[in-house]
Formats: sequence, structure tokens, C-alpha cells
Amino acid sequence: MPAHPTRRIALSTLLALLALTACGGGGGGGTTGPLPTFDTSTVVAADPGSNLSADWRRGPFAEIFVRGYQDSNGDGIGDLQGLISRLDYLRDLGVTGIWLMPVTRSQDGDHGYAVKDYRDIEPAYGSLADLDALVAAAHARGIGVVLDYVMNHSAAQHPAFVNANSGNSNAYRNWYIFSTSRPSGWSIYGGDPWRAGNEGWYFAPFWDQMPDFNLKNQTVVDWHQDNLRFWLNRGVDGFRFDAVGNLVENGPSAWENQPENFTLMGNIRQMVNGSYANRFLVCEGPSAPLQFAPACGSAFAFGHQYDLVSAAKGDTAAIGRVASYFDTAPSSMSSMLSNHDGFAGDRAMDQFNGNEAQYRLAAATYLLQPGTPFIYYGEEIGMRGAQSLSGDPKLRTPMSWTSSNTGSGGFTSGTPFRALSANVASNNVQSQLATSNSLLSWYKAVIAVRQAQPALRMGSHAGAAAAGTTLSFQRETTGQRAVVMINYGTGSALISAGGLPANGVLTSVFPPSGTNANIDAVGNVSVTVPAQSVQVFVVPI
Ligand SMILES: [Ca+2]
Ligand SMILES: [Ca+2]
Repeated sequence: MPAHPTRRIALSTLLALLALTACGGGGGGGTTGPLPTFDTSTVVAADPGSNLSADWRRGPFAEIFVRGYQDSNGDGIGDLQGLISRLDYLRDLGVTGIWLMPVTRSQDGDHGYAVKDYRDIEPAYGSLADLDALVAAAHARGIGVVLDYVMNHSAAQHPAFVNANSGNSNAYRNWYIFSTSRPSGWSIYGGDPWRAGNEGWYFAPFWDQMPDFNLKNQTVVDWHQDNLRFWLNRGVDGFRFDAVGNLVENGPSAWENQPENFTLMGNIRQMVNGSYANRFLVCEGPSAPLQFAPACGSAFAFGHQYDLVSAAKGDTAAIGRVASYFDTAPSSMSSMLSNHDGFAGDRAMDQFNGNEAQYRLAAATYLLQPGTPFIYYGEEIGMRGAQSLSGDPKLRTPMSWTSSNTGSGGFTSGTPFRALSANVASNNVQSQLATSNSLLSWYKAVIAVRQAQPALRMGSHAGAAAAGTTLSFQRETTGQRAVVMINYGTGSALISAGGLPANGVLTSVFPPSGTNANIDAVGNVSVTVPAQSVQVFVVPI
């Protein structure tokens, strides 16, 4: 059971509050002078079309923290032009999509989840023109661009909330959740979600600077859909929806995964699919991932990532859960090893404490299973968190492009906004590109076999079996069956698979040195798989 999303903002909160103190202002207090305005204009769907392949949504994706990926102008902060300059790297890695953590104008000045303007780009990252350029450059490489969208809450500095919090009679009051008296009996993630505002209390479970929208107000829902169309009309390929378990609250004991949340997401999915071609939507609903997948189209497979790591360490119970996961989970799940949130786990290399053999097995497992795999930026080179940091900032360090000799890991010509990864000297793109059999080359090879074999890219899931510290599973699509055998143990093991074409030949497609295997007269095959290794075969059907 993952810990709670509130941990995502714990340290960011402190940083943002410090920034606010420095600015001499806060969002919870009163305002003087004219109230701010913002864009509430209706946006009509106008699909520019998609030139991406029909199955780009199957990934893999890279999750990118733009602030931490590549700085282009020496201010120490990653930006959209920097990301554009790294698209060839991402194409060579083999990804077909990138998810950008929020790039909209934010109050927090860090993670971006405190959105100040839903229709503009964070100035530190660039402009709308830069976003358009990124989308065009990504599309030219067969890569789709998915933006983070935060529907549950805005920044307290968002003009809508500044208006709403100005007093009881403001026209935007009902865009947020206010109570004239302090409600009692509430506890969300261990805290009281009600905060003191002007002429009442407002609901903000994640942070007092991130007030929840009132998503029972249809005007607010319609405006969010207009915001989504604003980006879709620019050619953006979809969204990752933040905190969908928290959209609507019905009371102190009914504040999570409420029925309205699924309806809201289903309506958005219908709008997007009804008006735009070839888009991708994925939801973050950590406590109900399987339930959100059908409503959203895809949902992150929270929980599965822990089993992937434990399985790679040889935990037989976890191997069993990895084997059976897709027996019930839909193939539309989006899988991962880790992400930007501490509640999902440390950076993978920290979870494996440097054990790269185990790391490779975990990566291969989820890259070969069904689902849409997401690779957290730098995971493919084994980036650790920053030694000097803790919490979420530890996970969100600048990308390690080169060794630390220049002091910036190749991320910036200036001073990086945050400490570098602890292992930038050893695990960086430059050194791994120069080394055969690097972790990066392993990722590329596994992704390449996934993309080359239709059964691995889009096939169904069948015949999954765990035995001791081994796992085998099969994927099938029209005309092809793939067989994946993984030995997590430290000694060689005989792995069996059945239900195959009698007397057929399994053609080895991974590793490059692998040998073919003969299927017996009743459709069974047994292969001796070396310690801590992966073998992949295909057979025509
Ligand atoms: Ca910059
Ligand atoms: Ca909410």
C-alpha cells in the first residue's frame, strides 16, 4: 500500500513558503486594489490532427521534470528549449511519448502542481511558442507530448482563488469550497484540510496554498474542459491527470475515490476521444489504480512497482504477484519502477542499493510485460537521488548528462537549481554511451526488442507462471506468440512454458547471443536460463 500523495508536497511546501515569505505575500490573506482577471473564454475543439503512429500510446514513455532535464540559457533551470535539444537522445532511447510534469505557470516555483495560469507556460521554462516548437520537434521524431493537468486544485495565487477568497459575495466564491464556519470531523492524510480564509474557511487538503476547486460546480468543470482543449488544439497529445482520487468530496468519511471522480474523468475521456484523434490520457489514482484505468483510459499501476523491485531481489511472493498482475489488471495500465513522488519509492538505483544486476531484471520485467511502461528520467542510466537532500527534491535532481567535472553534470553552463545526483560521476549519459553493456545499452536493447516484436508491443497476456525465483509469461498477437523467461535467482534455473505450437521452434530474440529452443510434441518447452538473466523468444502461430 503506497503512502499518501501528501508526502509529495511536504518539502516542496517548505520551499514554496520560503519563497512566499521572500516575496512578502501569501495567498490566504486579504487583497487590496482591483481583483485580478484570467481567461475564462470558451475553447471550441479544433483538432490539428496527429501524425504519430497508431500505437504510440503503448510507449515506452519518459517522465520528464523539465526544470531538471536540460538548461539552455545558463540560469541553472531546465527549460523547454533544453528539452528540445535532448529529443534525439530520447528518440535513440526508444520512447514514443514524454510526460512533462506541470509546465504551466506555477506559484511553487518547483514541482509546478500549484498552477497559477492554466493557459500559459511557466516563464522559467519558456513560452507558448517554445511549447509549440517542442511538440513539433517531438512529433518529427515520432514522440508524443503529454502534459500534466491539475484539476483538483489551483495555486492560492490563481486569480480565481484570489477573487473567491476576497469575500462571501464574490462571483468566484463557488469555484472553490468555502464554509462560513469551521467544519469539524475532517482528517485527510493526517491533517485538517480546512484553512482560514476571508469570511470563512476553505478546503485545501494538500497545502494551504493549493485550494481545491469545487468540481460539483459545472461552470468549473466546463472551464477545465476549455483549458484541456486549449492545449489539445495546439497539438498536445494528451494528459496525465494529477490526484484524481481527490477530485470530489462528499463528507469527512467520503473524501476519496468518490463516484463523481470516475464520472468526471469518463466525461473528459469522452470529450477528448470524441473530438481529437490518437490522444492518450493517464490518471494518477494511487489508492484505486485498477478502478481509474477504465474511466481514464489508463492509470498508473501503483503497487506493482514495489513488487517489480522486490521480485528482482528474489522475493518469491513478489514474483508471484508480478506473474499474476495482468491476469486481472487491464493491459491499459501504465507501469513504472519509480516516479517523482517519494510515496512511490526512492530512485530505483537507491532501492537496489547499487545492485545493477537486480536493477536490469526489474527494468526488463516491466518493459516486456503488458501495459504502457513509463521510465522516470535518468532511470535508464541508474541515477541515484541527491545525497544532501531528502523527500521529493531528492528524486528531482538535474539529469546527469556528463560526469561532475564541470560541476553541473552537463545540465547547465550556470549553477544548477538543485544538488546533483549522488552518482553523477559514475552514472551519466556520456559515460554510458561510451561503454558497451552499460545500463543505458540494456534499456535500449530491451526497448528495441519490445518495439520490434508485435506480440511484446501490443500482445495479450497469457501463461504467466512463477516458480521459485523464476518467472515466465507469454504475449500473443495475430500471427505471433512471445515467450519471456526471467531468472531472478543467483544460480541457473530450468524454466518451462506450455501451450505452445507443438514441435515448433522458439526463435531467440533476446539476448543477442541467445539460442533457439525446440517445443515438444505436446507444446511444452524447457530452457536453462543463466543466473539473473532474461531470455525472450518468439514463435509464429
Ligand atoms: Ca533555463
Ligand atoms: Ca478535491
